Amino acid sequence: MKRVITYGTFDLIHPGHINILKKAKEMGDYLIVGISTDHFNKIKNKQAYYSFAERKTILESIRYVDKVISEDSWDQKVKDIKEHNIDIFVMGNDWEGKFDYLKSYCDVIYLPRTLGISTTKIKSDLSFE
Ligand code: C2G
Repeated sequence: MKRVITYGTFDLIHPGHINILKKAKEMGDYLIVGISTDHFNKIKNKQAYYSFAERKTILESIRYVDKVISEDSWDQKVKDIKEHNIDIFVMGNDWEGKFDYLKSYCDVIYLPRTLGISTTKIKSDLSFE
């Protein structure tokens, strides 16, 4: 059983998020998603529209996602990889190279982002209505 993990805020879920979740799941048999807590979003300087609980509910309803855990710090990935017996760590290539230190523990794969869509774009498009 190949186990995959990815992390993110996943606010205002859109096809770019779905694409990476789908591709990540297709790399294995079981996908865990670490969702940034509201506290960690502050550290990332990100303002999510939905709370952690709401984003967790949404992610758990997506067919590609098998388990959701909370992401509360930059330093938890090695522990998560060990604890959940992860084989593959996946992130969008806006993070290219940033998590290569995890290669000692599992495969690290960066996938192309879906172009033309982002939570930021959704918010700015709506703000002009
Ligand atoms: N993503 C994508 N295409 C988009 C938008 C996002 O492939 N058009 C991917 C990102 O590359 C990321 C995932 O979807 O892998 C989640 O995106 P965000 O919620 O923006 O995550 P981020 O704030 O980058 O948090 O420790 C890692 C961080 O928590 C990542």
